[in-house]
Amino acid sequence: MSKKTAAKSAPKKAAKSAAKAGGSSKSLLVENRVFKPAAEFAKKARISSMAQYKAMHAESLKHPDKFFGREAKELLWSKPFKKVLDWKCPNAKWFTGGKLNVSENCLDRHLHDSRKTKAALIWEGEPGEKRVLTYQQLHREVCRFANVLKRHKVKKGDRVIIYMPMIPEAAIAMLACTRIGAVHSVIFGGFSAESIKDRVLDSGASIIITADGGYRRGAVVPLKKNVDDALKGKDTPVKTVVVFRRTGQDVHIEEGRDVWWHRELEYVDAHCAAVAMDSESPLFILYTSGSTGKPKGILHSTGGYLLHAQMTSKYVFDLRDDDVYWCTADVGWVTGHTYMVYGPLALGATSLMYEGAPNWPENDRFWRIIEEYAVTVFYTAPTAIRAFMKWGDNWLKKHDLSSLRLLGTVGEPINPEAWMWYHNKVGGGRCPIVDTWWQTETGGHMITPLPGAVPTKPGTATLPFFGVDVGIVDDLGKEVGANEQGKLVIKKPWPSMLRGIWGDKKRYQETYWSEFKGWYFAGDGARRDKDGYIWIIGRIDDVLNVAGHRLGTAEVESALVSHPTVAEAAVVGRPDEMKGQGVVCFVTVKEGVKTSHELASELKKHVRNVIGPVATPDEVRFAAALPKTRSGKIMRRLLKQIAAGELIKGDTTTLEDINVIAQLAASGED
Ligand code: 7RM
Repeated sequence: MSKKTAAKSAPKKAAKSAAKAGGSSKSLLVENRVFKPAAEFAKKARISSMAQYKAMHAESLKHPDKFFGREAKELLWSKPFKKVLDWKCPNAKWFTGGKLNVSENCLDRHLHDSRKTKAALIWEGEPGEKRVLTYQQLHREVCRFANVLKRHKVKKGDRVIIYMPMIPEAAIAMLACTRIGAVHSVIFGGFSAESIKDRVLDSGASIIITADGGYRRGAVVPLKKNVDDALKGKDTPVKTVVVFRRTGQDVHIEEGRDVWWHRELEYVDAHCAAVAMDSESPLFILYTSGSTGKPKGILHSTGGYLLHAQMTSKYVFDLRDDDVYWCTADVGWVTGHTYMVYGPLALGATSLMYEGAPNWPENDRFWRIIEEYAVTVFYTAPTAIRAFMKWGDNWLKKHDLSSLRLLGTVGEPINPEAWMWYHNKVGGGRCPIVDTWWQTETGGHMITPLPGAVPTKPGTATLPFFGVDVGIVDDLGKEVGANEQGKLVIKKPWPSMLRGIWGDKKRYQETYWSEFKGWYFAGDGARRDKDGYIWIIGRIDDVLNVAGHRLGTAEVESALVSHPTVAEAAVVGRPDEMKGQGVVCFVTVKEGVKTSHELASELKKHVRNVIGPVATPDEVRFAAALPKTRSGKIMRRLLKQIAAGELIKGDTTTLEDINVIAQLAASGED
């Protein structure tokens, strides 16, 4: 039977109805159907029934030592571990006594059989270049670059910043760090010089790996220039900058500091032993937004992280040797770390990497890629799916997508319309969808269906993964009832949990482990339906989720007040059909400053320069004063309503006297 005519998984009887969502005019599809895993999919899947999932999940919670001890045997250990878990809240140690190396697990161990000549990475540049690196070739490049790092005195435990476009060298640099036990910190290419500077200083990195530029939507992103600006005139720990030549544009080379990647390779050979690392040694730091102005350096460690990355790639994506797997996330986000690089490579799979934008040169670039490489497993974000929906079905119709067998989403709640569109139009009605809830802090999937076992419902991430003990609780820590909203907590340590915030023990303890004693507080709200399925509502702290990117309101506020005209600023999210949330800034200016449309644009540009394009405000509104409670707290709830157009409408760049409304709304608040 051809894939196109494969049985549809959806039952025939559809119960669809349109309903109004919470007072807004946007109609929301209420989708009540349950999508059972197609028999054909389940037959081959590693976990193929609900009973099997339930038994394994129960075992993973009741006997974690046995469960994870067994799973961890699938990694390559240079020294076996003595103990599975050592837990003293908030500090977890997994697989103590064990030693292993991540690059050895992702590369060397696949060189002994036919995987040696298998594609590890398939890459396409935005302008259209193509490269394939077999496991053998990737291994060689990683060893060579690890030797370059050693040449520049990078040692075990040293921090290495990677600020690269989406090119194989980004993965090569990461794996090279892991080979010698250096700790990488990848910075998303969309972040600005200022953001690089903060991360360099916080991490104390001695070296930056970058490129002259990268391609994005037909333009060149000036990566090297941003690095130069970040290091300008400052006391910086950075001694070396390695520059990969990608775009070929002119860049400044600082004598004594900057070296070219290709020149460096001339000095090294291709032999580099993998250093056996303690299971708990730091693997990488990844900065993410929290509810204060300063991003947090989330620290992950070696054994537990790699196990979870491999295990979820195996059970959730059900990856096998003949898959062509494509995760569209940038390597600068945790999704790019775990599900473009470490998970699939640990498993010996083929991972596709694309450098550029989905709408370059035209809106069908992703479908073109799926058709050309016969992609089988596709993992993307709801915000991208909504953009594809808007661009229209005709772009898909031009391409044969019948190679696809499994779809995934991550980054934000997926609305049922987008889920149905993804299912029908991209998946041809035959592919299961795994809606995976997780965070930078969790390292990998936490709540997700297993595609051969768990029936799905549009809009829910369904059930917890192995080892994950989810609670949905009220402020006192009591489980809420069915369909009631509560705070999402994780009640037990899991292998890939963060090990800390770089350099800030106190913040680690306070942010994640203080709301409820002994439990991890995720910062998300959620509810559980009568079937036990978990519906994520979204962040309940001062963190926005703009097009799947985490952004702290305090970060944007601190960027705004760094502008000479700004006295005070408050930033809130407002619902946005495409991006999930948009960024709205309320600004009071200093005495004597005149507000204008020009100043509003100037402030938007300023935020963009300080943080990066991801943080560009959708709207800047000037206010005579910000609404505050008697104790001086900004009333965000009120500003959110105003931003959503629920309270005041009108010209956004004229001075609004929000305080008038605030006074009305303030009665009773403090
Ligand atoms: C992987 C990643 C984490 C935040 C998290 C949630 C939201 C992520 C989903 C989701 C609903 C999902 N890391 N989130 N996945 N919400 N359903 N499947 O996104 O650290 O950048 O963001 O993203 O609010 O707390 S992240």
